[in-house]
Amino acid sequence: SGTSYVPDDVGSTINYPIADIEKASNEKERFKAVYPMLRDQMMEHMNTHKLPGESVEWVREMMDYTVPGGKLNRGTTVVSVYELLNKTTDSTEIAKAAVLGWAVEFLQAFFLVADDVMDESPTRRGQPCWYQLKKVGLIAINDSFILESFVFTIIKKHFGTSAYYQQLVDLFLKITQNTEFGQLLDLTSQTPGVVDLTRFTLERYQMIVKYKTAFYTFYLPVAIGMITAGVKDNSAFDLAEKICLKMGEYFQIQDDYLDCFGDPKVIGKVGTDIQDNKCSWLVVQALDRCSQDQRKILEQNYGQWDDKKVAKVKALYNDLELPKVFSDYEEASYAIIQTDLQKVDCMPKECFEILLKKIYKRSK
Ligand code: GPP
Ligand code: MG
Ligand code: MG
Ligand code: MG
Repeated sequence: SGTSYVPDDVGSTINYPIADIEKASNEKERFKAVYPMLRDQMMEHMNTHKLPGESVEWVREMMDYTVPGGKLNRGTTVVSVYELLNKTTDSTEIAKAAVLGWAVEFLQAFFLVADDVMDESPTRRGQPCWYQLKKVGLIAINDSFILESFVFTIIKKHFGTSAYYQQLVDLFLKITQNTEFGQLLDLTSQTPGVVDLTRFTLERYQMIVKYKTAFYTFYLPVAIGMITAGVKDNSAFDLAEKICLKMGEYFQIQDDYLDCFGDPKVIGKVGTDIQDNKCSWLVVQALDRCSQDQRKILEQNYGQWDDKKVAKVKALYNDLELPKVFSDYEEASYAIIQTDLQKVDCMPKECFEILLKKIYKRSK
């Protein structure tokens, strides 16, 4: 018929919310200004399939509940790195960077909706987890898949004709797979119903957190910025990965610490690591320091949904002064990362410094 092939959702003109971006009072608000456009585009995308209105409405509510309510550290990092490496302050450019930031936030929403089912968590971001809603339950599993698929719908719609489209898709696919491998390591660090403390080693811990957290939380936002800036040098990507994985380990150790010692009102979630028999940094540190009697306390009380037993484990952590061990670790790790950053010369150090600043001594 003479019509040329046009991939789905590519090429239509997109009206970015430039006015909202320009009137935003800070980085986070500016980033948030782009979310409604993406949500509406995902609904339009569903409408092209002529899905029932109630299904589109379900997904709208699901997105609003699970995507925008977090700290948005990953998403805003994408924008900061993009600005730094592309040396731009143009609003349309910022909007496009924010789109990629939101792709990371959709990916994160996918992980968290699914993770909360697997960890049987009660709350997330100061509200009941999505699967905890009566009408949702295990539908949350499919909802998490939809969130993941939207990552790729968004990238295709906004970057489908860009020279680095394939590179972006490959990156997101690789990082998603890494995170799923990490979740596997996390979930199988114990066999159900058994507490085998010999499995909680620092080596295993480091492997879990590298895969389940560090790739998607730190390397992904930085690598996106590098791809969009046209960085071609593989050694620059390798160096960025090395630094980001170190920061990721530090970040997950904070997460493990806060799971037990953080204030649920501040962190927005109630911890479950002790009940879930997790290979948490705290249990690894406790094993490194405990007496035979204290080890017995762990054997008898770890990994059970029993508040009294959980309290005994927490008391033991306090006896072993793990809060002090943690704050010493935090200082030392921060210093090491700072020293590593001094050696970075193939790209601006600021890319990593912004990240480090966002997480150092965080309480949530
Ligand atoms: C954080 O673990 C890791 C993830 C959220 C990745 C999940 C990956 C999937 C493929 C589903 P966590 O359970 O310690 O996080 P939180 O403390 O926020 O529940
Ligand atoms: Mg969890
Ligand atoms: Mg988990
Ligand atoms: Mg946790």
